[in-house]
Amino acid sequence: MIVDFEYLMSSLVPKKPPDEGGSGTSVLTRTKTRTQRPNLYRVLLLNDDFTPMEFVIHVLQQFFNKDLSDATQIMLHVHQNGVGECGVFTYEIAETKVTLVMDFARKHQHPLQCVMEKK
Ligand code: TYC
Repeated sequence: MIVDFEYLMSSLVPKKPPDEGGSGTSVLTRTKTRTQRPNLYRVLLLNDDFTPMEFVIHVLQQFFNKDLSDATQIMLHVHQNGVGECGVFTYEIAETKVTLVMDFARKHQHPLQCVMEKK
C-alpha cells in the first residue's frame, strides 16, 4: 500500500492541547478522512452466431483502445465462452461505451450485444 505521509500527518490532529508544563507529550488521533472510491463497472460483449469476427475486433480496437492482438484474443474468448470483458470503467463511461457500441452495431445491422455489470 502506498502511504501519502504528508496527508497522513495532516490527518493526525492533537486530541487535546499538550498540558501546560506537563511531560511535553501529546496524543495524536486519526481523523475520519477517507478517500471515496468510485463504483466500477465491467463492460461485456456477448457472443452471437451472426456478427462477423472482424467486426467485433474492430469494435474492440475502436471503442476500447485494444491493439489487434488483444482485440483478437478477447473476440475469440467471447466466441468460445459466450461473454468477455472489454474494460472496467466508472458508471458514466461504461454507459457511454455500451451506447456507442450498440448504436454502431445497429447501424451496421449486426445483432452484437454489449452490456455493463457492477463489479
Ligand atoms: N460468434 C461470431 C461468429 O462466429 C463471432 C462473435 C464474437 C460474435 C464475439 C460476437 O461478441 C461476439 N461470427
